[in-house]
Amino acid sequence: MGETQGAEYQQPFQDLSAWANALRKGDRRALSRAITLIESTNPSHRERARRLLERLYPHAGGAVRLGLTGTPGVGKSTFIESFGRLLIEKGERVAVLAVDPSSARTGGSILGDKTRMERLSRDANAFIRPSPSQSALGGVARRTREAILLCEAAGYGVVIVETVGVGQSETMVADMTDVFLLLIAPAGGDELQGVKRGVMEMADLIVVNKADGELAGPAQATASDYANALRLFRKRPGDPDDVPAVLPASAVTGSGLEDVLQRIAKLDSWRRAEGWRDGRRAEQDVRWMRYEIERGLSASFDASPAVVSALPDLQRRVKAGELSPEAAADAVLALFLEQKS
Ligand SMILES: Nc1nc2c(ncn2[C@@H]2O[C@H](COP(=O)(O)OP(=O)(O)OP(=O)(O)O)[C@@H](O)[C@H]2O)c(=O)[nH]1
Ligand SMILES: [Mg+2]
Repeated sequence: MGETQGAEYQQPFQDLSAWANALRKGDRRALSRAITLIESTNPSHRERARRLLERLYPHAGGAVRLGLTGTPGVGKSTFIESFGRLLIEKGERVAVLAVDPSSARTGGSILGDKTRMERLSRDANAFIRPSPSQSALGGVARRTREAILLCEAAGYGVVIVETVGVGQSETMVADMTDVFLLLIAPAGGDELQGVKRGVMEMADLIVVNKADGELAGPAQATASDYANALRLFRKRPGDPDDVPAVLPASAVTGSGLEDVLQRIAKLDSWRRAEGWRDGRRAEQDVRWMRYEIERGLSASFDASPAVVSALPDLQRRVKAGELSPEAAADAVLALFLEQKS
């Protein structure tokens, strides 16, 4: 018991095995603290996090991992509130995580979400966790990926990972989830709403939200436009229907949500049966390993004394045009590797 930890990691969080057991029994405080621990950048916390995760890995993997993206204001929070409650009515337990590297800056979406996900956040079968407040997307994504595993070990059957789509965040979320949902709004024109083509290609299912009241007609029209557009631009493996479905729905009235759920369930069970889901997860794991290697290498490069002492002069010479960027990079890499060997 000689360990000195920050106040937030006091008993019963000293004992990793008791902590892991509490988490697996569904103790929300144990889960919450575990996520706080994995979000910490303190090296000793990192080490504890790694050991805690190791205990929980064998119990992870059981959830349907659902990615969700859409432009600001399209209704993501409202959708999660309604869809989450629908899942709970069906007997599921639902965890919601967010990847939003900008949230620390704006704070806006978290404030909004308190009201938009009010009922869901009070439900004993839901667990909602805002994005870790780190500015680098890589760091946020890494923590979120680990948080998914923790939620699974805690018995949540559906984990929804929401992103606002800053930079590469959609790619990162698609790379940690099984099924990726794109929310769009009804539009009058024929334009594809400035949704990045890459994001459309990642989507397994497109939901035209706000299909209620006066927008019900336009939502239906938008759904048909997108369905036609998608038929033209791709066929892809991993989907029995070749192209993703486009479904109108309303997060406010709840109409269409049952169809969304059925579509996800059908796709997920087909992918499981055909081996696509495990294949996708295995590929994701390999990509994350690669990513962790690059991260580790880059951190060790930045911390290398030889690099630290040589870099300023090399940078000056590159700036002054005395040395090519390639030659400078080769020189500093050589110093780094020499020191390592
Ligand atoms: N009519 C209608 N309005 C909706 C629907 N879903 C969301 N809204 C409204 O759209 C606005 C934005 O909804 P949010 O759920 O906050 O959207 P968001 O995508 O989470 O927005 P950010 O968090 O800012 O990215 C709110 O005023 C909602 O009430 C819907 O299905 N129908
Ligand atoms: Mg929101």
